[in-house]
Amino acid sequence: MEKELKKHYRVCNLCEAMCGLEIIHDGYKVIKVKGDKYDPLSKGSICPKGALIDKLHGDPNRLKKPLLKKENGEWEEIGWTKALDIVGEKINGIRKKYGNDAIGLYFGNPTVHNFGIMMMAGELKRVLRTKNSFSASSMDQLPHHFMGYYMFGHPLNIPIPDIDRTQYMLIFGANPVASNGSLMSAPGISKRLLAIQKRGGKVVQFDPRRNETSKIVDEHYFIKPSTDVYFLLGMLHLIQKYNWIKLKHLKSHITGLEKLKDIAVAFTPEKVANITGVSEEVLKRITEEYALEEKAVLYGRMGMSTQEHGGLCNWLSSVINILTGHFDTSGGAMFTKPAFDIKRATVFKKAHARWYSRVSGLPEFEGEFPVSVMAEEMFTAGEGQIKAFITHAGNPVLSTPNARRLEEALPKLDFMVSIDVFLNETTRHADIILPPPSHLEIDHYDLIFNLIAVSNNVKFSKPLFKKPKEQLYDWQIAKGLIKRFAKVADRKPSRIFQWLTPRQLLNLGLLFGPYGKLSHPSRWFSGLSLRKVVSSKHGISLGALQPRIPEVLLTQNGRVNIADSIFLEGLERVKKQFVMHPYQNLLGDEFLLIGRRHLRTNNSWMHNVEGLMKGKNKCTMMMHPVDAENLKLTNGQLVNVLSRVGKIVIPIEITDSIMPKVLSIPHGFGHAKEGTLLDIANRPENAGVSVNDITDHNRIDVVTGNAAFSGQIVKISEVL
Ligand SMILES: Nc1nc2c(c(=O)[nH]1)N[C@H]1C(S)=C(S)[C@@H](COP(=O)(O)OP(=O)(O)OC[C@H]3O[C@@H](n4cnc5c(=O)[nH]c(N)nc54)[C@H](O)[C@@H]3O)O[C@H]1N2
Ligand SMILES: Nc1nc2c(c(=O)[nH]1)N[C@H]1C(S)=C(S)[C@@H](COP(=O)(O)OP(=O)(O)OC[C@H]3O[C@@H](n4cnc5c(=O)[nH]c(N)nc54)[C@H](O)[C@@H]3O)O[C@H]1N2
Ligand code: SF4
Ligand SMILES: [Mo]
Repeated sequence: MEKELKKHYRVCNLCEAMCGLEIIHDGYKVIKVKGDKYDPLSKGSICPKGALIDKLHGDPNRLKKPLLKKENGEWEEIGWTKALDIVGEKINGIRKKYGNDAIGLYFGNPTVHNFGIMMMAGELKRVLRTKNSFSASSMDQLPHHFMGYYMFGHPLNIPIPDIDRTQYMLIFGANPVASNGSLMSAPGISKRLLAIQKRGGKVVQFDPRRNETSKIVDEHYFIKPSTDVYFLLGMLHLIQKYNWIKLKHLKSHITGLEKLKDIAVAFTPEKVANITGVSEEVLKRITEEYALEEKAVLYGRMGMSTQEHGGLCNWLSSVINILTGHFDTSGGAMFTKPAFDIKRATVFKKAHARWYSRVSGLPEFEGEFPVSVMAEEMFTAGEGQIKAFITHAGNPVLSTPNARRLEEALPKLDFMVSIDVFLNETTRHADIILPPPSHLEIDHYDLIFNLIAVSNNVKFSKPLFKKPKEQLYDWQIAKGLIKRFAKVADRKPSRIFQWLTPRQLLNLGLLFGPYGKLSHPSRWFSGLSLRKVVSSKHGISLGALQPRIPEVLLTQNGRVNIADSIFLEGLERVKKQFVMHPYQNLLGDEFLLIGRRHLRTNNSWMHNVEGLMKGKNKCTMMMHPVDAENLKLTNGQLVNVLSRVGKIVIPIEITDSIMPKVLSIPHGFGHAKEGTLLDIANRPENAGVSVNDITDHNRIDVVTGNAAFSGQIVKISEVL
């Protein structure tokens, strides 16, 4: 008998775009996944990853039962209670013997896409009480959090480009057409960029590579890697010189303006052009166009964040948007007003430099150290050395800088547990793997991405399929561990987190949130509750972004702190370097390295989906034809790429879309490692090599501690 087809609506939680999905299924099997055209934010857009989300669910390699590593190295499936008990006993034993800091904790990227664990992660950290806490943030968006914290009083006070109303968008170091947008949840990004042009506006991009987004923009300019800070200072120089300053309603809400007075005087267009490789004419014209356009926004992402001056670049981006009247106003950079405000803060809370890492002495931020120091904290003996490691939804063996050091450190640990859906390059080192259910078996609500979306919306996704009865959700695993870890903490587990489920916590947040039923008597009948959100299967629009200053500010004096000394001190260092850039002095075989993302990948972990791996090899090293000719290299030829820390061998892809003397290698590859269970990713044609075998952990942004992937010097040699 034919089974009746049904439709299920949910949000795709694979990347930041939050596309609404329409999943056609028969109750057991997915027939087709389409974009939900009634979703208020995504309006039907979808990418190849979302369209294949069921392939992750159906992947025969996906783990479903806890795995325990036996003495002989083989894996044995065990029950959930036994698995949690072993983890509790081992971790508590190590804490008793060596102290709380002996436990290292790493949260990977999908943690923030997982509603359940996001509700429990804070409590897990609280009962573990380790200073050795890390996450993917410090090789990604930490500079944005810094800017949010120092300028606007909270790490999550991050301004978002109002892309749907702007007339002029400057993009630095981002490739939203491939990445689907980051710190700018804007599904269907190509349409949104094209719409700027359709309404007579303009998009201008600065990037050392002409990427997928460049095909849409009006103007693209090559900029030397890691020189954006000079370009931004050049813009500031012109804005101040010609007094293109319009503070508008922000005037009475800013503190420290006088400190900006002379900071950019030295950054004349001529000198800036010399160091950035972008001509004086372009700098002057673009700055003037942007400054004089009423609705304009400057947006920078990964390429401007994971570089030597990521912290300063992010600060300067906001300074420039603020000074030119492009901040907290429609078409500029704006703050969101999410229905569930994960910030939950009403006053300023110190979140930086409360303690320092043991070996390199780097300061914490929001209770975390930079990932760049994670390996050294494992292999440097002494009090506070990491002896056991907990990973959640992370693959640091492929994702962290100089990851080979981490690979060497992991087998020497006393114990490791990974909460993860795959047996991959990282989790193979664990003693126990705890696999939560699939992306179609879970509740979903975007706690973080609604906070950084280009409009305010709310949507709740129920599971499509029931999880296997005995399997535990991420949050249930966390809860089970919290209960066990709390036995040795002198802090009791919080009752609210013990008793309530993520759904119940969400309901409270929605009820008391800015649109909630219980937030104001006028909303008793019309306001939001979880029930109301659940009953709206496509989601509810809460409108366009609105000005939020001063209510959003959480700084101590309630004002925008426009020139904190942390940035001004960083600027002094930059001024000293403002004579020359490594690019100028590269030898014939030396190049600057940058990364890239492909639409059909998602960091390291979606290479096991056959439909995404079709087409030509994605793990290649892009090189400009002139450079290839100088070194007598041919397309597809294998070359050695060497750095201070390692070597990889990779085929070249010759293309004039990359700037001369710059090379681009994607991250997340380097599969086919012994002991992993990834049948498709491990195929020779898919495995690739890991660029993080050559990225240098010592390259960090001094202001924030973020990994500086962009602009590292590498050497090329022929494979003989
Ligand atoms: N398809 C796909 N989507 C993804 C991901 C994925 O792996 N695949 N990953 C997700 C994650 S975790 C993130 S953080 C986001 C990131 O999303 P984006 O911020 O859009 O990042 P990328 O796509 O890496 O693009 C970064 C751009 O910066 C450029 N660049 C490198 N160095 C410099 C520099 O010094 N200056 C300037 N101006 N540009 C530079 C690079 O050439 C590249 O074009 O994407 C998310 N979405
Ligand atoms: N050279 C270089 N390195 C980079 C970057 C770069 O541009 N260049 N980008 C950096 C960036 S922006 C990021 S965000 C990091 C990413 O770094 P990581 O977060 O360390 O790596 P991912 O590849 O995202 O690994 C995600 C893991 O989560 C698991 N997983 C997926 N969904 C779930 C789930 O729902 N629950 C659980 N428990 N597990 C799940 C997957 O199986 C996989 O093991 O990489 C960084 N590394
Ligand atoms: S763009 Fe992101 S959210 Fe949208 S379908 Fe693709 S992976 Fe999912
Ligand atoms: Mo990321």
